[in-house]
Amino acid sequence: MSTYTWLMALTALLIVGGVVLQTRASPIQPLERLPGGIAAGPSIGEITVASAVVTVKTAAPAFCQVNYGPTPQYGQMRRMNMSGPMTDHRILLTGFEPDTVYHVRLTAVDVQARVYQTGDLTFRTRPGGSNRPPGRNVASLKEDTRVFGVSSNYEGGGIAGTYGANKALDGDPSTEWSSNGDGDKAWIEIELARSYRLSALGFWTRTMGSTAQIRELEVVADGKTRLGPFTLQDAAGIHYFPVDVTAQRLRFNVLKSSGGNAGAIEIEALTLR
Ligand SMILES: [Ca+2]
Repeated sequence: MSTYTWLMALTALLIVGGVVLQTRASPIQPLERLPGGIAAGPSIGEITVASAVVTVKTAAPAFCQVNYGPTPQYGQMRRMNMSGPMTDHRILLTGFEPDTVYHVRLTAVDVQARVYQTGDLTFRTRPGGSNRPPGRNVASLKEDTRVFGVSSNYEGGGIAGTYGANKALDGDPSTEWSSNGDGDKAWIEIELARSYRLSALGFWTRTMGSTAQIRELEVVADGKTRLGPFTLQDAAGIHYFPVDVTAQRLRFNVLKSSGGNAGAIEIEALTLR
């Protein structure tokens, strides 16, 4: 064959290849068409003044990401903190303003690289000025509070790890301390920079949906004064409990939980001084 014929053959092959590639590239499909279907959701729940959680359960493993923002152009995106495709998706969105409508679109990619997407979803954050009592939070890394002890950190990590105990004191609702399956035996003890007269304690439990949620806890101040028990109605936000105690160390003992990797998103100790 001549060089010309070879070139023609090659060109034809490339064209055919291109067409084949083009027909294989599938357009974005509605989420409901994900192979195996959707077991639950998608839903937007646990809405607070500043955060919300998008959940969906897919029958087959997939990667999920959420695009979100104040308009249908979104502007921000987030996916779960994990390493492989999964079926139980739970994506925490943070940084919202109170009483504001936000737009959300969830995108899933299956193992064959096909893309599925919801339409534009909206929700409104909770109004501000909720139940937060007055006072300054001194249970924070910024205020030189430190973790004095903890029952465990997820997968044996340190207190500064991804799910380490420090995450309950960082003022960030997108990070959390997770115990390593301690359930009702989970505890965390913090030491404030000095002894303060405290007017309220705040506790925001983590949740995995059916596990990891703390329902009741007690607080032991300076190893001697027992406070509580305090009931946590939900994991939607931080719950505050009025106290009148002067203490430097606070140990939060879980009394009841839904088991598993019980832990906390945030802990606060408020002082009026
Ligand atoms: Ca946190």
